[in-house]
Amino acid sequence: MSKKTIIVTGGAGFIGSNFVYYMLNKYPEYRIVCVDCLTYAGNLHTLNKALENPNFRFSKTNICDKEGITKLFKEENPDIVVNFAAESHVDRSITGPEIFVKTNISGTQNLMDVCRELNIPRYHQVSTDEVYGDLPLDRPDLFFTETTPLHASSPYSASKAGADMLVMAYYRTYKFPATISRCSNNYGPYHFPEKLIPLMIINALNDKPLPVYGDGKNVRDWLYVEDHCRAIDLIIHNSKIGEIYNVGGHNEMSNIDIVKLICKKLDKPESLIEFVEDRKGHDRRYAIDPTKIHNELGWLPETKFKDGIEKTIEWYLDNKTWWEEILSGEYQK
Ligand code: NAD
Ligand code: TDX
Repeated sequence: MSKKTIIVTGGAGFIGSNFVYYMLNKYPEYRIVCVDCLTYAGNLHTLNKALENPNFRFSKTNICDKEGITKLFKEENPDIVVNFAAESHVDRSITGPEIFVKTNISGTQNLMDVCRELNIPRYHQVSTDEVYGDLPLDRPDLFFTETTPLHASSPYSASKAGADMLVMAYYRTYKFPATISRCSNNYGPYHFPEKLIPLMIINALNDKPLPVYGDGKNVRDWLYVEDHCRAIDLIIHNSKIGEIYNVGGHNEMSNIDIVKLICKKLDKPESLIEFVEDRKGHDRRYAIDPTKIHNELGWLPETKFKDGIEKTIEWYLDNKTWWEEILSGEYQK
Protein backbone atom coordinates (compact mmCIF):
# COMPACT_ATOMS: atom_id res chain seq x y z
CA MET A 1 0.00 0.00 0.00
CA SER A 2 1.57 3.32 -1.02
CA LYS A 3 1.84 6.08 1.56
CA LYS A 4 -1.12 8.46 1.55
CA THR A 5 -2.10 11.65 3.33
CA ILE A 6 -5.69 11.69 4.51
CA ILE A 7 -7.42 14.76 5.90
CA VAL A 8 -10.15 13.89 8.39
CA THR A 9 -12.47 16.78 9.25
CA GLY A 10 -14.42 16.54 12.50
CA GLY A 11 -11.82 14.11 13.86
CA ALA A 12 -12.19 15.37 17.46
CA GLY A 13 -15.80 14.16 17.51
CA PHE A 14 -17.28 10.71 18.02
CA ILE A 15 -17.01 8.90 14.69
CA GLY A 16 -14.16 11.03 13.29
CA SER A 17 -11.90 10.20 16.25
CA ASN A 18 -12.69 6.50 15.96
CA PHE A 19 -11.79 6.78 12.27
CA VAL A 20 -8.48 8.54 13.09
CA TYR A 21 -7.50 5.67 15.43
CA TYR A 22 -8.72 3.02 12.99
CA MET A 23 -6.61 4.49 10.16
CA LEU A 24 -3.45 5.11 12.25
CA ASN A 25 -3.64 1.53 13.40
CA LYS A 26 -4.42 -0.06 10.03
CA TYR A 27 -2.07 2.07 7.90
CA PRO A 28 0.95 2.95 10.09
CA GLU A 29 2.68 4.53 7.05
CA TYR A 30 -0.18 6.98 6.29
CA ARG A 31 -0.22 10.61 7.39
CA ILE A 32 -3.52 11.46 9.08
CA VAL A 33 -4.38 15.14 9.49
CA CYS A 34 -7.36 16.06 11.66
CA VAL A 35 -9.14 19.36 10.96
CA ASP A 36 -11.59 20.35 13.69
CA CYS A 37 -12.66 23.72 15.09
CA LEU A 38 -13.56 22.14 18.46
CA THR A 39 -17.22 23.05 18.90
CA TYR A 40 -18.90 21.80 22.09
CA ALA A 41 -18.86 18.32 20.43
CA GLY A 42 -15.11 18.30 19.78
CA ASN A 43 -12.72 17.17 22.52
CA LEU A 44 -8.97 17.33 22.06
CA HIS A 45 -8.46 14.87 24.96
CA THR A 46 -10.09 12.26 22.74
CA LEU A 47 -7.05 12.55 20.45
CA ASN A 48 -4.41 12.37 23.23
CA LYS A 49 -2.99 9.05 22.02
CA ALA A 50 -3.04 10.10 18.36
CA LEU A 51 -1.12 13.28 19.22
CA GLU A 52 1.82 11.12 20.31
CA ASN A 53 2.05 9.62 16.80
CA PRO A 54 4.48 11.46 14.47
CA ASN A 55 2.23 10.61 11.48
CA PHE A 56 -0.67 12.54 13.01
CA ARG A 57 -1.32 16.28 12.92
CA PHE A 58 -4.15 18.27 14.48
CA SER A 59 -5.23 21.63 13.05
CA LYS A 60 -7.84 23.77 14.80
CA THR A 61 -9.60 25.09 11.70
CA ASN A 62 -13.23 25.69 10.80
CA ILE A 63 -14.37 23.95 7.59
CA CYS A 64 -16.19 27.19 6.64
CA ASP A 65 -12.91 29.17 6.73
CA LYS A 66 -11.78 29.23 3.11
CA GLU A 67 -8.40 30.84 3.75
CA GLY A 68 -7.55 28.51 6.63
CA ILE A 69 -8.62 25.38 4.77
CA THR A 70 -6.77 26.45 1.59
CA LYS A 71 -3.56 27.10 3.54
CA LEU A 72 -3.74 23.75 5.33
CA PHE A 73 -4.64 21.75 2.21
CA LYS A 74 -1.75 23.42 0.30
CA GLU A 75 0.66 22.46 3.10
CA GLU A 76 -0.56 18.88 3.31
CA ASN A 77 -1.47 18.17 -0.32
CA PRO A 78 -3.81 15.33 0.72
CA ASP A 79 -4.70 12.32 -1.41
CA ILE A 80 -8.12 12.04 0.22
CA VAL A 81 -10.39 14.32 2.27
CA VAL A 82 -13.00 12.61 4.47
CA ASN A 83 -15.60 15.04 5.80
CA PHE A 84 -17.09 14.08 9.18
CA ALA A 85 -17.33 17.68 10.45
CA ALA A 86 -20.93 18.57 11.15
CA GLU A 87 -23.43 19.69 13.69
CA SER A 88 -24.86 16.28 14.47
CA HIS A 89 -27.55 16.49 17.17
CA VAL A 90 -31.17 16.48 15.99
CA ASP A 91 -32.52 18.12 19.19
CA ARG A 92 -30.10 21.05 18.84
CA SER A 93 -31.15 21.50 15.19
CA ILE A 94 -34.76 21.91 16.35
CA THR A 95 -33.91 24.72 18.76
CA GLY A 96 -31.20 26.37 16.58
CA PRO A 97 -31.12 25.40 12.90
CA GLU A 98 -28.85 28.21 11.65
CA ILE A 99 -25.48 26.69 12.53
CA PHE A 100 -26.60 23.41 10.94
CA VAL A 101 -27.11 25.08 7.57
CA LYS A 102 -23.83 26.94 7.91
CA THR A 103 -21.60 24.04 8.94
CA ASN A 104 -23.29 21.14 7.20
CA ILE A 105 -24.10 22.81 3.87
CA SER A 106 -21.77 25.82 3.47
CA GLY A 107 -18.91 23.97 5.18
CA THR A 108 -19.26 21.09 2.72
CA GLN A 109 -19.37 23.52 -0.21
CA ASN A 110 -16.25 25.29 1.06
CA LEU A 111 -14.30 22.04 1.44
CA MET A 112 -15.29 20.92 -2.06
CA ASP A 113 -14.37 24.29 -3.60
CA VAL A 114 -10.90 24.17 -2.02
CA CYS A 115 -10.48 20.55 -3.20
CA ARG A 116 -11.43 21.59 -6.74
CA GLU A 117 -9.08 24.56 -6.77
CA LEU A 118 -6.17 22.43 -5.57
CA ASN A 119 -7.08 19.38 -7.68
CA ILE A 120 -7.30 17.09 -4.67
CA PRO A 121 -7.97 13.64 -6.15
CA ARG A 122 -10.62 12.33 -3.78
CA TYR A 123 -13.34 13.59 -1.43
CA HIS A 124 -15.66 11.51 0.75
CA GLN A 125 -18.82 12.88 2.38
CA VAL A 126 -19.98 11.18 5.58
CA SER A 127 -23.75 11.39 5.46
CA THR A 128 -26.59 9.70 7.31
CA ASP A 129 -29.61 7.46 6.81
CA GLU A 130 -31.71 10.33 8.21
CA VAL A 131 -31.68 11.99 4.76
CA TYR A 132 -34.30 9.41 3.70
CA GLY A 133 -36.80 10.47 6.40
CA ASP A 134 -38.46 7.64 8.29
CA LEU A 135 -40.30 4.36 7.74
CA PRO A 136 -43.56 3.21 9.38
CA LEU A 137 -43.32 0.81 12.32
CA ASP A 138 -45.94 -1.52 10.80
CA ARG A 139 -44.00 -2.15 7.57
CA PRO A 140 -40.95 -4.18 8.66
CA ASP A 141 -40.50 -5.21 5.02
CA LEU A 142 -39.41 -1.66 4.02
CA PHE A 143 -35.77 -0.52 4.05
CA PHE A 144 -33.82 2.50 2.77
CA THR A 145 -31.83 1.79 -0.39
CA GLU A 146 -29.52 4.24 -2.18
CA THR A 147 -32.36 5.11 -4.58
CA THR A 148 -34.94 5.89 -1.87
CA PRO A 149 -35.92 9.56 -2.41
CA LEU A 150 -34.50 12.09 0.07
CA HIS A 151 -37.25 13.10 2.48
CA ALA A 152 -35.61 14.72 5.51
CA SER A 153 -37.65 15.46 8.65
CA SER A 154 -35.48 17.62 10.92
CA PRO A 155 -33.35 20.71 10.24
CA TYR A 156 -30.34 18.44 10.92
CA SER A 157 -31.31 15.83 8.35
CA ALA A 158 -32.38 18.52 5.86
CA SER A 159 -28.94 20.12 6.15
CA LYS A 160 -27.27 16.73 5.59
CA ALA A 161 -29.54 16.08 2.59
CA GLY A 162 -28.67 19.55 1.22
CA ALA A 163 -24.98 18.71 1.52
CA ASP A 164 -25.52 15.37 -0.27
CA MET A 165 -27.32 17.15 -3.11
CA LEU A 166 -24.41 19.58 -3.46
CA VAL A 167 -21.87 16.74 -3.50
CA MET A 168 -23.76 14.93 -6.27
CA ALA A 169 -24.23 18.21 -8.19
CA TYR A 170 -20.45 18.83 -8.02
CA TYR A 171 -19.85 15.29 -9.26
CA ARG A 172 -22.18 15.77 -12.20
CA THR A 173 -21.24 19.36 -13.07
CA TYR A 174 -17.49 19.35 -12.45
CA LYS A 175 -16.78 15.59 -12.40
CA PHE A 176 -15.78 16.26 -8.79
CA PRO A 177 -14.25 12.99 -7.50
CA ALA A 178 -16.62 12.36 -4.61
CA THR A 179 -18.34 9.47 -2.87
CA ILE A 180 -21.02 9.49 -0.14
CA SER A 181 -21.81 7.03 2.66
CA ARG A 182 -25.13 7.07 4.50
CA CYS A 183 -24.85 5.19 7.76
CA SER A 184 -27.36 4.27 10.43
CA ASN A 185 -27.00 5.17 14.15
CA ASN A 186 -23.52 4.50 15.49
CA TYR A 187 -22.55 3.64 19.08
CA GLY A 188 -19.23 3.01 20.82
CA PRO A 189 -16.36 4.84 22.57
CA TYR A 190 -16.14 8.68 22.59
CA HIS A 191 -19.88 9.10 21.87
CA PHE A 192 -20.90 12.53 23.21
CA PRO A 193 -23.21 12.18 26.23
CA GLU A 194 -26.10 14.10 24.67
CA LYS A 195 -26.96 11.11 22.44
CA LEU A 196 -29.24 8.26 23.56
CA ILE A 197 -26.82 5.46 24.45
CA PRO A 198 -24.07 7.40 26.27
CA LEU A 199 -26.65 9.63 27.99
CA MET A 200 -28.50 6.62 29.36
CA ILE A 201 -25.31 4.86 30.49
CA ILE A 202 -24.04 7.94 32.32
CA ASN A 203 -27.40 8.90 33.86
CA ALA A 204 -27.93 5.32 35.01
CA LEU A 205 -24.45 5.24 36.58
CA ASN A 206 -25.33 8.47 38.41
CA ASP A 207 -28.80 7.15 39.42
CA LYS A 208 -30.39 10.00 37.47
CA PRO A 209 -33.68 9.83 35.49
CA LEU A 210 -33.55 8.23 32.03
CA PRO A 211 -35.64 10.51 29.74
CA VAL A 212 -37.35 8.48 27.00
CA TYR A 213 -39.10 10.55 24.34
CA GLY A 214 -42.77 9.82 23.58
CA ASP A 215 -43.75 6.16 23.85
CA GLY A 216 -40.16 4.91 23.44
CA LYS A 217 -41.16 2.75 20.49
CA ASN A 218 -39.13 4.64 17.87
CA VAL A 219 -36.73 2.29 16.16
CA ARG A 220 -33.09 2.91 15.20
CA ASP A 221 -30.70 0.60 13.31
CA TRP A 222 -27.56 0.48 15.51
CA LEU A 223 -24.04 -0.13 14.19
CA TYR A 224 -20.81 -0.39 16.19
CA VAL A 225 -18.65 2.60 15.20
CA GLU A 226 -15.67 0.50 14.08
CA ASP A 227 -17.85 -1.21 11.45
CA HIS A 228 -18.70 2.24 10.05
CA CYS A 229 -14.99 3.17 9.97
CA ARG A 230 -14.22 -0.03 8.02
CA ALA A 231 -16.96 0.77 5.51
CA ILE A 232 -15.49 4.23 4.86
CA ASP A 233 -12.00 2.73 4.54
CA LEU A 234 -13.32 0.33 1.86
CA ILE A 235 -15.13 3.12 0.00
CA ILE A 236 -12.21 5.56 -0.12
CA HIS A 237 -9.81 2.85 -1.29
CA ASN A 238 -11.97 0.71 -3.57
CA SER A 239 -15.07 2.52 -4.81
CA LYS A 240 -15.59 4.38 -8.10
CA ILE A 241 -16.33 8.08 -7.81
CA GLY A 242 -19.94 9.27 -7.91
CA GLU A 243 -21.16 6.30 -5.84
CA ILE A 244 -23.40 6.41 -2.76
CA TYR A 245 -23.36 3.55 -0.22
CA ASN A 246 -25.81 2.82 2.57
CA VAL A 247 -24.14 1.38 5.67
CA GLY A 248 -26.07 -0.52 8.34
CA GLY A 249 -26.09 -3.86 10.08
CA HIS A 250 -29.77 -4.93 10.20
CA ASN A 251 -29.86 -4.31 13.93
CA GLU A 252 -33.15 -2.55 14.60
CA MET A 253 -34.09 -1.85 18.19
CA SER A 254 -36.66 0.35 19.91
CA ASN A 255 -35.37 3.07 22.23
CA ILE A 256 -37.18 1.63 25.24
CA ASP A 257 -35.60 -1.80 24.71
CA ILE A 258 -32.14 -0.22 24.59
CA VAL A 259 -32.75 1.76 27.77
CA LYS A 260 -34.06 -1.33 29.58
CA LEU A 261 -31.03 -3.32 28.41
CA ILE A 262 -28.68 -0.64 29.76
CA CYS A 263 -30.50 -0.74 33.14
CA LYS A 264 -30.10 -4.51 33.22
CA LYS A 265 -26.41 -4.48 32.31
CA LEU A 266 -25.68 -1.84 34.97
CA ASP A 267 -27.94 -3.49 37.54
CA LYS A 268 -30.08 -0.34 37.85
CA PRO A 269 -33.88 -0.28 38.37
CA GLU A 270 -36.19 0.44 35.44
CA SER A 271 -37.95 2.89 37.75
CA LEU A 272 -35.27 5.39 36.64
CA ILE A 273 -37.03 5.51 33.24
CA GLU A 274 -39.16 8.64 32.71
CA PHE A 275 -41.33 9.06 29.65
CA VAL A 276 -41.00 12.71 28.60
CA GLU A 277 -42.43 14.95 25.88
CA ASP A 278 -41.75 13.62 22.38
CA ARG A 279 -39.16 15.16 20.03
CA LYS A 280 -40.87 17.44 17.46
CA GLY A 281 -41.17 15.68 14.09
CA HIS A 282 -39.66 12.54 15.67
CA ASP A 283 -38.70 9.97 13.01
CA ARG A 284 -40.39 6.64 13.74
CA ARG A 285 -38.08 4.05 12.24
CA TYR A 286 -34.78 3.91 10.35
CA ALA A 287 -33.69 0.73 8.59
CA ILE A 288 -30.86 0.36 6.09
CA ASP A 289 -30.54 -2.10 3.23
CA PRO A 290 -26.74 -2.56 2.96
CA THR A 291 -26.84 -4.92 -0.06
CA LYS A 292 -24.90 -2.60 -2.36
CA ILE A 293 -21.84 -2.14 -0.11
CA HIS A 294 -21.87 -5.87 0.64
CA ASN A 295 -22.03 -6.93 -3.02
CA GLU A 296 -19.64 -4.31 -4.41
CA LEU A 297 -17.08 -3.91 -1.62
CA GLY A 298 -17.54 -7.05 0.48
CA TRP A 299 -18.51 -5.09 3.62
CA LEU A 300 -20.35 -6.83 6.44
CA PRO A 301 -20.67 -5.70 10.06
CA GLU A 302 -18.34 -7.61 12.39
CA THR A 303 -19.56 -6.59 15.86
CA LYS A 304 -22.87 -8.01 17.07
CA PHE A 305 -24.98 -5.63 19.16
CA LYS A 306 -24.77 -7.84 22.27
CA ASP A 307 -20.95 -7.63 22.16
CA GLY A 308 -20.80 -3.98 21.03
CA ILE A 309 -23.04 -2.71 23.82
CA GLU A 310 -20.97 -4.59 26.42
CA LYS A 311 -17.74 -3.13 25.06
CA THR A 312 -19.34 0.32 25.03
CA ILE A 313 -20.61 0.12 28.62
CA GLU A 314 -17.21 -1.14 29.73
CA TRP A 315 -15.54 1.77 27.92
CA TYR A 316 -17.70 4.31 29.79
CA LEU A 317 -16.91 2.55 33.08
CA ASP A 318 -13.17 2.58 32.32
CA ASN A 319 -13.09 6.18 31.02
CA LYS A 320 -14.99 8.13 33.65
CA THR A 321 -12.60 11.08 33.47
CA TRP A 322 -13.37 11.51 29.75
CA TRP A 323 -17.10 12.02 30.35
CA GLU A 324 -16.86 13.67 33.77
CA GLU A 325 -14.79 16.44 32.16
CA ILE A 326 -17.55 16.86 29.59
CA LEU A 327 -20.26 17.03 32.25
CA SER A 328 -18.26 19.63 34.22
CA GLY A 329 -17.25 21.63 31.11
CA GLU A 330 -13.54 21.13 31.97
CA TYR A 331 -12.87 19.54 28.54
CA GLN A 332 -13.28 22.87 26.76
CA LYS A 333 -10.48 24.58 28.70
P1 NAD B 1 -19.98 14.74 16.58
O1 NAD B 1 -20.95 15.82 16.85
O2 NAD B 1 -19.58 13.82 17.69
O3 NAD B 1 -18.62 15.37 16.01
C1 NAD B 1 -18.60 16.41 15.09
C2 NAD B 1 -17.19 17.00 15.07
O4 NAD B 1 -17.15 18.02 14.06
C3 NAD B 1 -16.79 17.69 16.39
O5 NAD B 1 -15.47 17.32 16.74
C4 NAD B 1 -16.87 19.16 16.07
O6 NAD B 1 -15.96 19.97 16.81
C5 NAD B 1 -16.53 19.18 14.58
N1 NAD B 1 -17.07 20.36 13.89
C6 NAD B 1 -18.35 20.84 13.95
N2 NAD B 1 -18.46 21.94 13.19
C7 NAD B 1 -17.23 22.15 12.62
C8 NAD B 1 -16.71 23.12 11.72
N3 NAD B 1 -17.48 24.12 11.27
N4 NAD B 1 -15.43 23.03 11.35
C9 NAD B 1 -14.63 22.04 11.83
N5 NAD B 1 -15.06 21.08 12.67
C10 NAD B 1 -16.35 21.14 13.06
O7 NAD B 1 -20.58 13.94 15.35
P2 NAD B 1 -20.52 12.38 14.99
O8 NAD B 1 -21.63 11.69 15.65
O9 NAD B 1 -19.13 11.89 15.16
O10 NAD B 1 -20.85 12.44 13.44
C11 NAD B 1 -19.82 12.61 12.47
C12 NAD B 1 -20.44 12.63 11.09
O11 NAD B 1 -21.13 11.41 10.85
C13 NAD B 1 -21.47 13.73 10.89
O12 NAD B 1 -21.31 14.25 9.59
C14 NAD B 1 -22.81 13.04 11.04
O13 NAD B 1 -23.80 13.68 10.28
C15 NAD B 1 -22.48 11.66 10.49
N6 NAD B 1 -23.28 10.53 11.01
C16 NAD B 1 -23.37 10.32 12.37
C17 NAD B 1 -24.06 9.21 12.84
C18 NAD B 1 -24.17 8.92 14.32
O14 NAD B 1 -24.85 7.96 14.69
N7 NAD B 1 -23.51 9.66 15.20
C19 NAD B 1 -24.65 8.32 11.94
C20 NAD B 1 -24.53 8.57 10.57
C21 NAD B 1 -23.82 9.68 10.13
O1 TDX C 1 -32.73 11.72 25.82
C1 TDX C 1 -33.09 11.13 24.78
N1 TDX C 1 -34.21 10.34 24.81
C2 TDX C 1 -34.68 9.68 23.73
O2 TDX C 1 -35.71 8.98 23.80
C3 TDX C 1 -32.37 11.23 23.55
C4 TDX C 1 -31.13 12.07 23.46
C5 TDX C 1 -32.85 10.53 22.46
N2 TDX C 1 -33.98 9.80 22.54
C6 TDX C 1 -34.45 9.07 21.33
C7 TDX C 1 -34.57 9.91 20.08
C8 TDX C 1 -34.24 8.91 18.98
O3 TDX C 1 -35.41 8.20 18.63
O4 TDX C 1 -33.45 8.10 21.04
C9 TDX C 1 -33.25 7.94 19.62
C10 TDX C 1 -31.81 8.25 19.28
O5 TDX C 1 -31.61 9.63 19.51
P1 TDX C 1 -30.19 10.33 19.24
O6 TDX C 1 -29.15 9.62 20.03
O7 TDX C 1 -30.37 11.80 19.44
O8 TDX C 1 -29.93 9.95 17.72
P2 TDX C 1 -30.77 10.20 16.38
O9 TDX C 1 -31.70 11.33 16.53
O10 TDX C 1 -31.34 8.88 15.96
O11 TDX C 1 -29.58 10.64 15.38
C11 TDX C 1 -28.29 9.95 15.40
O12 TDX C 1 -28.22 9.01 14.35
C12 TDX C 1 -28.12 9.49 13.04
C13 TDX C 1 -27.15 10.94 15.30
O13 TDX C 1 -27.23 11.89 16.36
C14 TDX C 1 -27.14 11.61 13.96
O14 TDX C 1 -26.01 12.49 13.86
C15 TDX C 1 -27.05 10.55 12.89
O15 TDX C 1 -27.11 11.11 11.61
